[in-house]
Amino acid sequence: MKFSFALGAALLALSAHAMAQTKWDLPSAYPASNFHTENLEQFAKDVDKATAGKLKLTVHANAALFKAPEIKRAVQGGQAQIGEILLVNYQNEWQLFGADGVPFLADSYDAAMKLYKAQKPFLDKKLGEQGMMLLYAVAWPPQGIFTKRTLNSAADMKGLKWRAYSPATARIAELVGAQPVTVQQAELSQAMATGVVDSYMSSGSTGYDTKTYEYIKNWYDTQAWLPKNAVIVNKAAFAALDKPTQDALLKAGADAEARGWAASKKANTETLEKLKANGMQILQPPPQLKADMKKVGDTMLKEWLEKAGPEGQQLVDAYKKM
Ligand code: PCA
Repeated sequence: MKFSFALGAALLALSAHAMAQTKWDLPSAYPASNFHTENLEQFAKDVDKATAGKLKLTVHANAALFKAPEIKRAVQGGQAQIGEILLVNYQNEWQLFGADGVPFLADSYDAAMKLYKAQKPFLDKKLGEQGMMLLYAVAWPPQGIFTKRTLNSAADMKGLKWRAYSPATARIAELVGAQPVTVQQAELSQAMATGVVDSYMSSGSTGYDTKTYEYIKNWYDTQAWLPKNAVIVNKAAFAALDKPTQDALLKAGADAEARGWAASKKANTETLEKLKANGMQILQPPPQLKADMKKVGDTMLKEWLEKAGPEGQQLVDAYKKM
């Protein structure tokens, strides 16, 4: 009797201890010094503090735990309880994941925030059906063109060895007659060093992270779109947390979202300055290039709406009303 009481108490203490030490892995695909990753680290600290160490998040940066396109499935399957994904990576699975990758649909931070607000109810629903939840999302800085060439029009992009990070960035290559090669950021420096790619569209932030200035000297500031990283959580893992811990996680997520958008704007300015300091030319797109890229965007919006169907139209309508 006495023994089983002691055993029961020990087991209770053990489970309380286990509760006290819930540990979650948080895979991300970008380097530790990237503003998204720094924001994730701050988020993990905030969660630690607000839960008095009850929930510990370990950030695995730079695609060390899972490659960028694998993170969503890892969270869905519970191999990771929480993860950061690039939404546009998953456009082929469901077109609305790629709404923020359609060129010139939303081409400023204000527009990107509106698009996010219009996209969010759809994301919540889809991820919910997949056993996940959206905790927060943060936009990358505006996307421009890194190239060794001087561009006057889209015709000058013919034959470029074009690094793509999403179905949409590969489609751009097809429309301008470049050769798309899909490479995620973690492998981009190597792809440039070995000459597998000589051009791509992305932010100054990624240009700086990957030391693109060592290989490419021009960046055309097209401000074409602002794709988002989203932090997603496995619903069952969330449900297993007690209510105060759940609340702390949600609160830290909301704080991270606000902090992240501000950090993105700051990173935009700072990384473009750093690229310049390292010899990169930050160029305004000449009028013909601008007009040609706008045309690419128009084609892609049309294609996207055709594939996305009624919910895509609903999203765009909701966005345009904001
Ligand atoms: N950087 C990421 C996605 C968008 C961005 O600015 C990348 O190039 O992989």
